[in-house]
Amino acid sequence: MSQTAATPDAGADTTSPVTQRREGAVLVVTIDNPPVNALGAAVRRGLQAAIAQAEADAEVTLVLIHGAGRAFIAGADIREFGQTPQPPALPDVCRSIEQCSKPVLAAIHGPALGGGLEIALSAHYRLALPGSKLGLPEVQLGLLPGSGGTQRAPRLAGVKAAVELMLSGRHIGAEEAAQLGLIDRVGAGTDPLSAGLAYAAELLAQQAPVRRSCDAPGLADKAAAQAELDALRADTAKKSKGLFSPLKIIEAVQAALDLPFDEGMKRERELFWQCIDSPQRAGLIHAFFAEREVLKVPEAKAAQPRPFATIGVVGGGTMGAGIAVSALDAGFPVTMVERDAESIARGRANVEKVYDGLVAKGRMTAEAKAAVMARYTGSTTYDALAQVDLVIEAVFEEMGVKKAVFAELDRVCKPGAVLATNTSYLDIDEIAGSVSRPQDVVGLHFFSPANIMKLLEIVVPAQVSADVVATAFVLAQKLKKVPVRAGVCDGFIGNRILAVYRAAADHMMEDGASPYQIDQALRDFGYPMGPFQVSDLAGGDIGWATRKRRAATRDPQARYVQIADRICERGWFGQKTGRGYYLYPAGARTGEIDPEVLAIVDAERERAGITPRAFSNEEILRRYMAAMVNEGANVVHQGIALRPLDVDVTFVYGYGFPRYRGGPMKYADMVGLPQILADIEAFAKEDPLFWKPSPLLVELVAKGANFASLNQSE
Ligand code: 3H9
Repeated sequence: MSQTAATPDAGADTTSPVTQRREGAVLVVTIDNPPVNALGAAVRRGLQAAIAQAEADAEVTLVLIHGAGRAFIAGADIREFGQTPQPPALPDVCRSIEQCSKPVLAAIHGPALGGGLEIALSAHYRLALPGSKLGLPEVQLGLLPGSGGTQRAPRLAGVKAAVELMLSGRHIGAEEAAQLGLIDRVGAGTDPLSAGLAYAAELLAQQAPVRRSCDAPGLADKAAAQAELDALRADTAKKSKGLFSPLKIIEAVQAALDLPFDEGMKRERELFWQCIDSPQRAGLIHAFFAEREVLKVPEAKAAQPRPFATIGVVGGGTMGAGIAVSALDAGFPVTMVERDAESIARGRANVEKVYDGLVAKGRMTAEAKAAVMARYTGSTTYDALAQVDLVIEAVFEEMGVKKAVFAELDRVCKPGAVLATNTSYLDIDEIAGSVSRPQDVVGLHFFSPANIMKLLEIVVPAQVSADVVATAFVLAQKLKKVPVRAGVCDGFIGNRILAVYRAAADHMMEDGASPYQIDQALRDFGYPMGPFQVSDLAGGDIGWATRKRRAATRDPQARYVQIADRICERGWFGQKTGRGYYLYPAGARTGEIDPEVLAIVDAERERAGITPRAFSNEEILRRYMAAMVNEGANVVHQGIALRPLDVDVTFVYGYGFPRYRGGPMKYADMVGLPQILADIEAFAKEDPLFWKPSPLLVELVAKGANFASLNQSE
């Protein structure tokens, strides 16, 4: 290929994020729309103009599309969903690329996701560099691939592979994409432009023809394709757990089988709009942005994190071991300290048990386990922590015990070491105040099992320095956790709100709803388990200990339901004891209804002088959510959570709140805050002490505002 000097296109829109220039016979089209080249309206316009230019310029014989920066294209601009659509629509842009009379080559590096991959699939040739991430993740946003992905991917890769990609939303690498037939070649190096130009030269030399994905033969064997789709449909109906878009994806692929390409595209568009209009789309897109916004905390902006390479864990119980596994999995050397030889042996065994489970399931080799365990050191002396950069204490939940540990850490740890406590309720200001370096003390509240659960509450005591908080956020990212900043109070964000809606559930149980009905109502809402099942899983003894601790400070006027205490007094702590609210015969994980529990509930109603009444599942949900949202509003009002979205992320990642509903505060916005407030005011007529409308909720309703108005970060 003869290379002429780059010639910017005369009359080109210099403000466009899409630029074109000629390199010999190749029209190089560069998308430069940081951070991830999302396909906003200006990019769509730019791409369409580029194709028109290619058609108009007789000197151009091939078009090369690539992305500047770190991505090819991360997909449609998610911020545009829910707003008035701006032309040109993405499917039309894709269609002009595919219909171009000159070969179009897409050179992919980094993410090529959703609409980004759909642009590439509309091109005639595709190359991807190592490190590319290709995928159709729309399902995670409550959508389906709406720019031909459901029509072109099955034609290129076959029904099974294409649908599996769309239903899982997973990202695949260049090699796998080549195996599936989604790309033609895995390029070399890291520069998509030079790899693309080299491939373009080859294509030109071969006089490679225009080759449209809409004509690809992947669906030629109609019967086989239909059989694959039927199997996937049956599986999806079982597994989609109330999600709307998975079955719509199947429907769209059915259209690819049944209809000519253009008709299939129309059907895909209709189904896409159904997804856009669904409340699940709003909830899932809220969750997408919220889990990124939680990282934007004042301390991370104000300070540089401290460097850290080694981690200490004090305590080898379930929590300590889970934290150690999490740190080992992230590649850190971990030193665990326990009080004596027996305890540290148990701590080590708790850690090993996790890896043994993986080895038994064939998910880890014995060698890999040995390599991870080589980074683990157990010790019975605090001096072993003298050189670690960050220590996490996970000992018994009692202030005296915690302070004794911190006194030791204060004695042995090097200056500048971060000292973290995993307490879930205790006053971290008091712990920090007990050492000579309160600026180094922070809360890291992991959720059990700590190596699995994604949520990490980063609790910020009054005296902590900003760089320690920033360090905690970096740690969270290295451990692949979703961090949420929380202020100090009893229970921080999550457990504080939990205590309130759990109490609302207990009130309903005493007033006439069975624990089984309440659990069912919450499962119908989208929770994987109801609150009483969760209690059985976690162990009723934990909540019992907390209730005893709080007994002295409880308002004697406040309603207190004793059913849980009656159950615990019998030693029924849930799954681990074979019975709790449910019966678990012979180690069963799914509980059965227990008539004796119902008898206890009846007896307690009688003792409290309550005549039971019927509850509809709808009323159960309204009360449960009103309690959750009201306390969520209090938590935001008091600055314990920075914004409503921090409450949402806490509940989606730590408490099983259905992600497709976005979180409790997003749910409240969707229901409408006046409705939530009206419910609380109605419930307050029976129990004004429990149902006190949050001042923030009252204020927002008075202003006609919603929680979303408080989510904008400055
Ligand atoms: C679609 O394509 C529909 C079509 O089928 C049909 C249309 C008709 N839009 O995650 P990061 C922002 S649906 C707007 O922190 P990473 C993100 O918010 C789309 N913004 O970086 C963040 O902003 P900020 C299908 C987006 O390196 C910044 O970019 N595509 C978009 O960890 C950096 O993001 C997807 O679902 C977007 N599409 O991960 C892909 N993507 O800095 C969604 C990102 O202000 N994106 N932003 O907080 C991702 O999975 C990851 O962002 C990615 C990079 C892997 C690309």
